[in-house]
Formats: sequence, C-alpha cells, structure tokens
Amino acid sequence: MNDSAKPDSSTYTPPKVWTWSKENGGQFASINRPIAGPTHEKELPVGRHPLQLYSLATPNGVKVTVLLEELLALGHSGAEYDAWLIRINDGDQFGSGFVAVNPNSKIPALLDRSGAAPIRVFESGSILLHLAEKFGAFLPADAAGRAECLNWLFWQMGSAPYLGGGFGHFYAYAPSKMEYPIDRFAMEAKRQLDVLDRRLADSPYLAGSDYTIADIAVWPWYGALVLGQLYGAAEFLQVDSYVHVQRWAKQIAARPAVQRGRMVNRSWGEPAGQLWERHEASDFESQTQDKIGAPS
Ligand SMILES: N[C@@H](CCC(=O)N[C@@H](CS)C(=O)NCC(=O)O)C(=O)O
Repeated sequence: MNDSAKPDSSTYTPPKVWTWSKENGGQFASINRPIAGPTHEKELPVGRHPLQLYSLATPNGVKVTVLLEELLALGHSGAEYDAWLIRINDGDQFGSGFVAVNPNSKIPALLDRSGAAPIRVFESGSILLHLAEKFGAFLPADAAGRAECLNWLFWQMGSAPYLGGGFGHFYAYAPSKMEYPIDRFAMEAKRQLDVLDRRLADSPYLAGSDYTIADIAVWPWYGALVLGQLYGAAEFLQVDSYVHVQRWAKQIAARPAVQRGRMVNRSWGEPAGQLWERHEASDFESQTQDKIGAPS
C-alpha cells in the first residue's frame, strides 16, 4: 500500500514505521498533527477581568463557562471573566500565546490574573477544581462529599474520550462507517450511560444531594447525549431508556446559568444561542458578535 492510499479497515496492514499522511480524511484531519508546539507567533488578547478564558463552546469548553456563570449567579463577583473565542478549526490553538497557556493546544485554557503573578490553568478538570477551590463553591467541604465529587469529576475525564474520540468519531466524523469501532465504542458508551443511570437512580446529583463540579463536567457530554444533542445518536443508543440520566439532564438544562454558559464562545447553530466573546453580563442581551464583526 502506498502512503497516499486511503485507510481501509478490512485490508490495512500497518507498515513498519508510521508516517504522517495529511490526507487521512475525517472531519478534523486539517487540525490533527503528530507533533506539539506552536505553528505561528500570536499573542493572546487580554481583557480587564481577573479571569481570562480562551475557549470554544464544545462540551469541554462549556464546562468552564457554566461554572463561571454559576459562580456569578451565586454572587461571586471575582468570577467576572473575559471569554475569548479560539477557533480550533482555524488552528488558533497552535498560536504561541495559546501554547504558552496550554502546551497541549486544546481548549479550554484559563489565565488567572487575580494574584501577584498570572497562573495558567489547562485541562477542564483542573480549571473546574481551581475555580471551585478559589471560590469555595460547587465542591463539598466534607471529606466524603469531596471524595465522591472528585470521583465523578475524574470519571468524566477518563470516560468521555471513549464517547467523543471513540464513539462520536467513528459514528459521526470518520470518512466511512466501520462496524468494528462503532460497535466497540457504542457498547462502551452505553455501559457508561448505565453507570450514570444507576448512580442517578440513588442520588439527585452525582456527588450526592448537591449540584457540584462533577455534574458540571459530566452534563455537557452525557446530558447532551441523552437530550439528543450529540452525534445524532439518540435513537441508535436508545438514550430514552436511561430515565434517571434524563431526569438529571433536564433539571440541569433548566438552570439559567447553564443556559448562559452554553452560549459563551459558541460560533455555530441558531444565532440566538451564540455569544462569540463574553466580557460583561450584559453581553448576553447585546450578543457580542454584532460588535466584533464576521468570523475571520
Ligand atoms: N482533556 C481535555 C480535552 C480538551 C479537548 O479535547 N479540547 C478539544 C475541543 S473539545 C480541542 O481543543 N481540540 C483541538 C485540537 O485537538 O487541536 C480537557 O478536558 O480540557
């Protein structure tokens, strides 16, 4: 097989040494690379608030904007933030400024400038924990509650790549439909939904009686999935059968802070649901994209 041939799961024999074929197809082929580091020089913008967020409203990005909006709704004015749009399909995550905040070149990335020296925070789980500890909110204070919250927070970090990079990739984004990976990852996605369903049969929220950063991390993935908003896979995965996850997902979707958080750094879908950049609470009324113009 020559290097430019398209991969075919039924006949592919791996060569001795893997080489980078830029033509490997798939929805994200243009941004996938086998190397890290910046591709170009570009400073990040900095606004006036202590928290600078560089993100996009994917499930991983939404976790952070939902938590920030929840903190503001609780009255934590120190959680005011500037949210800047990082267009991952255009390669913004490979700019030198972004890579300095997150060497892994993935959204979300946060710069906390509230102290003497800026603190960089990357990985959504690390950002949620940083903010929850900073403001003493959405993280139980007792040892058992805290442990259960972190159990589910880290469960999400380990599990969602099988849902997104595994099931979602092969079911929705790969250049052709292949039975083996779809079957394998559909099984795992359903197993994960059952894990959540059993927990939520016994408990109002993942960590117990209170809504925490565990719910905030899990909801944009598994809540969206059972509400039929991810990969067009609701029927395929029979998401209606996970009744306790459905109850929890709908309860969280109804929270005003969640509805605001979902809009931030969203640059696709219904225009009314998009807020490309967020700098003030009033931006939700005026919709910042009107001010910052058309996408580059
Ligand atoms: N484990 C990371 C995952 C972040 C992630 O995968 N971000 C995606 C968007 S959802 C991204 O920035 N992709 C751009 C790229 O891979 O170049 C987290 O939870 O923060």
